[in-house]
Amino acid sequence: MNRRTILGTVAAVGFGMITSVAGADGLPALEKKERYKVGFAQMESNNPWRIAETKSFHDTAESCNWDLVATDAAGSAAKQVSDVDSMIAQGIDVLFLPPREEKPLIPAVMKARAAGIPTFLVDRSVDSNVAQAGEHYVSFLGSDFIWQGQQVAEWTLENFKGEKGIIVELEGTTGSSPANDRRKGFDDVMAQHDNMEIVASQSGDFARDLGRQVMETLLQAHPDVNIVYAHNDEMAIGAIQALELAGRKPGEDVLVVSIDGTRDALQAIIDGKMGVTVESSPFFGPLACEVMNRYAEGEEIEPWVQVKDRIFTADNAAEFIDEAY
Ligand code: GYE
Repeated sequence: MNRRTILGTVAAVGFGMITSVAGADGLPALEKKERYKVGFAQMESNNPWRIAETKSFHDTAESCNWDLVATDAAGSAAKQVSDVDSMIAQGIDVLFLPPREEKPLIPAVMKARAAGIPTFLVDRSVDSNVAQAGEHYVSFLGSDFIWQGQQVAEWTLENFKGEKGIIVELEGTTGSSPANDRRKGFDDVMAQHDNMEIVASQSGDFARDLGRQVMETLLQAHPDVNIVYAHNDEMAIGAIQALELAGRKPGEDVLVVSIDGTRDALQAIIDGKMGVTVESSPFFGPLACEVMNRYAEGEEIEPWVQVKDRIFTADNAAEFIDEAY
């Protein structure tokens, strides 16, 4: 037994009443083993980002000695919760969870903890007023979404050629951490500039086709739009389709800016239709392996294992498109 196991057991058995304030030492321990049964509860597979992330977990399984149990909640937070339930019943050793939305997935985090299964949130987080790293789950592995939104805003301020920016914002999944934070990062910067106005902000659920539909509708209400900020590349590509259908020229009379770094977005930048995409890497498998092994060694894991992202523009899109997904 390592230190964490001993303290974890004491906290659970001897001081049951105070486990909720036990901090890192109250988390379930992870025993060192030859092989681990690892759960990865994906939220949906309707875009290249999600597919790349799932593939990254599968690709890591062999080298990290994982027997991977992977599920796909098909865009339903309720199904994602029940997928975690069934993984717990199957006796997984550790859980990697990208919570689709900040609040609905909290029961899954709590149940895994109660079942003694260490949980790592990957790529999205949960509401920190209710569940915290180091206490209810081990750590959040992911990007700084506020920073991403800020970078898009700063790039737009530097590169927008017109007098007054009329901005349409296509938000990600309502109630998800990247949608909340990408909005905050961008909107707070823009609020400091009188020549920039966000005239509409609506969810396209991080999906290409919904992004296209929402853009079509918003274009009718705001035909004078000259900047589109999408919270991810899929919606940006959908918006470009809607703009072109309406006879607009993305890249010329409308500046389209977004986040992720997908192959299609890098191609749109090369084609001059998109201005910038701030990277949000989906390749979590190797990082998940490394952090899990450190935890099994008894190391205390930082509450946020931050992924550093790059910025893709016309200056470097061609250089990076071959490694894109
Ligand atoms: O940007 C988006 C995906 O949670 C960081 O979710 C992730 C986001 C990513 O659907 O494309």
